[in-house]
Amino acid sequence: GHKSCMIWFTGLSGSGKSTIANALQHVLYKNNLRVYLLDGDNLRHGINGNLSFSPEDRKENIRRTAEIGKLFVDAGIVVLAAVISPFEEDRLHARSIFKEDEFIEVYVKCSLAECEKRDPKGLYKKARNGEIKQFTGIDQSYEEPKKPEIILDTTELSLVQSVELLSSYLFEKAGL
Ligand code: GGZ
Repeated sequence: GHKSCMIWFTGLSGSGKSTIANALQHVLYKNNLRVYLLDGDNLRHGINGNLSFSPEDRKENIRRTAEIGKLFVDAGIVVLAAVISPFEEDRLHARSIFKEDEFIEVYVKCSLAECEKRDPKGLYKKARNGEIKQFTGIDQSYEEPKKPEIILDTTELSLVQSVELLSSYLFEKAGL
């Protein structure tokens, strides 16, 4: 059987976390792995529906996402979590509930300028004119991961290249 693990995507809104996680999910399926994707944007409609974007609520959002992911990993499933998770302390906590080789942090790196240019949902525009408060990168911080297992620079890489890089890492280095 394969190793189940948590593949944790962190990065700004619009950096490409969900897109890459979705594409990777398909690659893993094709390799006969059982996969489940936890997407921050979706979780916030259900189990995390009572949480705001204050630092305290983000902490709780990350804690729940990690704990739910842990249940799936214990059930033998490869979990992909795509959440901004802007604070290093919260990501370290998420990491701490997994075994050392079970947690793979993927930093989806993209400049704020590029995310803002993409602005797929018009959220940056709203954040700039004050309609949305505590927006990551605008009026709340994003702390870059200090020791991610892998960095995908989506300002430079295409979707196909990012998925290729990540899947080779997972199959060749992480033993998936
Ligand atoms: C950041 C926000 C905010 C604020 C709404 N700040 O790119 P999206 O739109 O589709 O996904 C983002 C999502 C962020 O939720 P997460 O659970 O990933 O955040 S965290 O890990 O920090 O708890 C974004 C949208 O919600 N969104 N308001 N103020 N992103």
